[in-house]
Amino acid sequence: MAYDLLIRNTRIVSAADDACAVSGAAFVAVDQGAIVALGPMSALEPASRPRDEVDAEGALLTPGFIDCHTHLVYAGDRAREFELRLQGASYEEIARAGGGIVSTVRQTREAHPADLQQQSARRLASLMRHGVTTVEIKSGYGLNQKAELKSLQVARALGQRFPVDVRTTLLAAHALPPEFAGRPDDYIDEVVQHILPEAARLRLADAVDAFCETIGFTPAQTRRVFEAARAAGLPVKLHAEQLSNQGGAALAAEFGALSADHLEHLDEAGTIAMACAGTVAVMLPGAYYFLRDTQPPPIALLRKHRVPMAVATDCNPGTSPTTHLLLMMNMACTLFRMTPAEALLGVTRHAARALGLLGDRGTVEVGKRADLCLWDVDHPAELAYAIAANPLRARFQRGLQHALQ
Ligand code: DI6
Ligand code: FE
Repeated sequence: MAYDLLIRNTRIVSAADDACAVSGAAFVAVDQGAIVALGPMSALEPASRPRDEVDAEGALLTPGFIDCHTHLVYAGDRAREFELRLQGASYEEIARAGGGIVSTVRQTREAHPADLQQQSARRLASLMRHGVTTVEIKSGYGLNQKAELKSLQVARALGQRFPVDVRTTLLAAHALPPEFAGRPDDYIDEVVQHILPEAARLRLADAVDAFCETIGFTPAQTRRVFEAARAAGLPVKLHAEQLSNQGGAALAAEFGALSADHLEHLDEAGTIAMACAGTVAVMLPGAYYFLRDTQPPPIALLRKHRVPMAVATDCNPGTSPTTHLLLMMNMACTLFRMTPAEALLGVTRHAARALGLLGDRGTVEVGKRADLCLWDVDHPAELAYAIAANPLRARFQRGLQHALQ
């Protein structure tokens, strides 16, 4: 049989089983960007003729990592705000005083698209160096039609320029822009009547998200955004129960959301609603850590009701300035008490589901995309165990290996 690529002498963690079992010495065959065969080395046909061949020398093979929640397109940074918070100011206080998200909005609006792309490209390259082959990127630092569309265009352009799959999410309902101060319902009118339909018409968004929170938008306002998304044929996700319980998870479930994210203040009713709707719980330990939050998400409840848990960076300048998805796996274990196997499923199979992409990625199985990572570790638990290490040996996107700059 002739095909494009043979990876030999690897040990496969397919992520198709909950235990993240490791195979014995195995091969994976790839053709036209997809996995066409895999099995033990002893079953490799001597007559097979790959156009390219990689000897993994026993390295561990996992699905390419999927970062299913980022805000990585933004301009500037918020190091000054970090200092203020260390002096005692809370995230909510800073947001109410006109800092926080809105200060990034000012800089993102002003940035030339090429500059915005350049600043964001550095973060994307870093994610890729940590094994990411699919990344979700949200808008939400534009907060007017022009700047929201600019952000989504930059995200799409990054996906064209780099060997990584970019999925975009419109998060126009992230914060209230200053020009709408005191008029949140008017801003939601603008989102549902203009920004969202235009993003959908230009096919710039693959999903729609909102920030349902006391410093964000109410459940009633979020519902209007979701109704507009449904009318435009776009799936929804939600920043829910991060700082308080607003009933956002149940609302998201009512709309069949792909995911509800953060969830530190999730209760059992919300958990059951998510379980019934098949909504993924996205854990964002970077934001929990950086805000020095003290209430972890209810992992035991999520387990009890069998809600799939994903893990993501939440890469953003205010609450999670990181591109280290492996470190997020470590924090999901140390801070949230997830198991290393759950953390690995969280950046592979369950992250794929959180983006509606489980059909073609997220596990190492015949028929799936050949988005793959080779790691210099003995056991998959090491990926979550080491603090901010990076044992990535090779990364393949659609069967093509790219240098790890
Ligand atoms: N929750 C978060 O943690 C980020 N957005 C959100 O809705 C924070 C965004 C920021 O502070 O810039
Ligand atoms: Fe977020």
